[in-house]
Amino acid sequence: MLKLYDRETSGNAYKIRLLLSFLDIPHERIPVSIKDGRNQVDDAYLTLNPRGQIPTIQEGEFSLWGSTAILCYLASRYDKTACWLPRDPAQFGQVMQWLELAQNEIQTGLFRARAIVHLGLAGDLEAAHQAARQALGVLESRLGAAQWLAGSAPTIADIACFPYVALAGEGRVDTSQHVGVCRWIADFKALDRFVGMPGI
Ligand SMILES: N[C@@H](CCC(=O)N[C@@H](CS)C(=O)NCC(=O)O)C(=O)O
Repeated sequence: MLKLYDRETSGNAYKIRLLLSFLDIPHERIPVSIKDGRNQVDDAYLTLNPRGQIPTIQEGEFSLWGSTAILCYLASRYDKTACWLPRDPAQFGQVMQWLELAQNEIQTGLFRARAIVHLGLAGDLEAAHQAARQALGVLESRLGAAQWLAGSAPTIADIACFPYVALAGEGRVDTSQHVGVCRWIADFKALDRFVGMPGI
């Protein structure tokens, strides 16, 4: 069975839990504890993921780290309808575009602000807030006029961007001015087989 190295409070691992639920993929969750901002992992884990981070997945001899890579792999392998990762070149490219935002301004902004305020990690809160505002502005430029980030149905682009936007308040980031973003959060939560996490 597919194993997910995971923690309940991790938004990056939550992205994988969301797709596993949407695709109804049987899996086992293996909790990884954290101390002073670092995962408590052994050498065996570092052979699976030399960064020592979560999420990581393992399926028999195969393992993969990084939420973006894992979302792409699971959607390619298990979503026979290709809804979550469209094969059409233009739509595929648009999905990749939003995955890029998820790993850049969302990570350096919304993720980092929450890590500082909510999880007590060190960092520059003002810089994180500035990147978070940029991320929200970019998201609003799309979501003010369209229901989903890429094409006309939800994709892994929405999954990748959703967690840290929905958790923005935990980093003292206000999303209320971004009407399209707030509507999108509500639509995402209303999806069939949606699962929450603490704070969402
Ligand atoms: N770019 C990576 C980021 C992963 C990440 O930041 N993981 C955090 C939890 S959300 C973590 O493992 N932090 C503890 C550590 O780095 O030891 C991804 O998208 O998977």
